[in-house]
Amino acid sequence: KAESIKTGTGTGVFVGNVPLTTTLSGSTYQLKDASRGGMYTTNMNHGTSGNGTLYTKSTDTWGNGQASNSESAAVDAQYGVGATWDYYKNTFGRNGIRNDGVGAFSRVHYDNNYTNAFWDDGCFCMTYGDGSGNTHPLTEIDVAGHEMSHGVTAATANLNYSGESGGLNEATSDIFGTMVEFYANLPTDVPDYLIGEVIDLNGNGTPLRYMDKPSKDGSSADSWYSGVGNLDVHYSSGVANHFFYLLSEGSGAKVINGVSYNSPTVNSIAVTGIGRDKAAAIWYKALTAYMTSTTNYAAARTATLNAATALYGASSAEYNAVATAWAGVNVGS
Ligand code: ASN
Ligand code: ZN
Ligand code: CA
Repeated sequence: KAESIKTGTGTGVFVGNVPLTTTLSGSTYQLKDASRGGMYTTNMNHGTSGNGTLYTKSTDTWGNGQASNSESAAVDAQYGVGATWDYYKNTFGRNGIRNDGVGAFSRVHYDNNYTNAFWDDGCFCMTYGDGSGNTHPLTEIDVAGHEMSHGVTAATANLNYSGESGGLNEATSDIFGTMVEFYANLPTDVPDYLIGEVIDLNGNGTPLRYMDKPSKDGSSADSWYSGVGNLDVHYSSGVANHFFYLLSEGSGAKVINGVSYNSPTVNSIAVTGIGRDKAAAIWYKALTAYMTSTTNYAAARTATLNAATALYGASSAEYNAVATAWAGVNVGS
């Protein structure tokens, strides 16, 4: 069949009304984006096996913003992964997860009441549950960016998913998930340093994680201690999430896009932020050039200092801010 690239529109649960790059195959539209490595989204229809069914339809208008419409979460996933593709390409010149131009696919409506999302290197795909009552899909853009970034980490530093390296792996996904949220800058999902805040997973308006003060979730570490690597990787990540917030925005109280933050440091060390774009450039360089599968927090400090030297010079303000932000979370000095 003749195939051509089209521009459709979709209304997601969280992304609002957005343009979507689609494929017209014969007379059928597909939720497949040949301009971004052929990434596509499938419907698991609440099953757990196989790779689902590609979303297709006779018109190029997808979803209605309601979670009860099967296409709405698919719009979120397809748009979120597309924004993540664009972020890596336009910011770092990275052409997809493996820098080979190949897009990963997304599976939505996995299982019933499944309150998680995950990346799988085996299928080179990411999967999204619908949350409790199948009414809170885990398709927010920071989660899509988080999951696709697990693929980037696997293709680069390949940080082992346990101990301190596991926390660094998780933090890398939160860091770039957040950067994607800022990059997309959606009016329906105003960017912040919180993870999963518009999903309302807990039913009380709280996010999954807080980067300015990770312990606000009740479990994550704000700073390093001997044994932090024994925490679940989604909690030991707090040290690096907090480092990234401090490096970007600095310590103390701050309001960004209407959200109030108050980031503490050990020994009340004062950190002056260098902005999130430079902080992300340093983390990306560290991830792709200096970190390895066994990098721990002390080695992440060295890796990011090396990255700051490579990007900005060894006597730069950026280098000094990296050192101070790590000190603020009790790593090295
Ligand atoms: N949502 C989780 C994550 O991406 C799934 C997991 O525990 N691997 O980290
Ligand atoms: Zn993760
Ligand atoms: Ca967020």
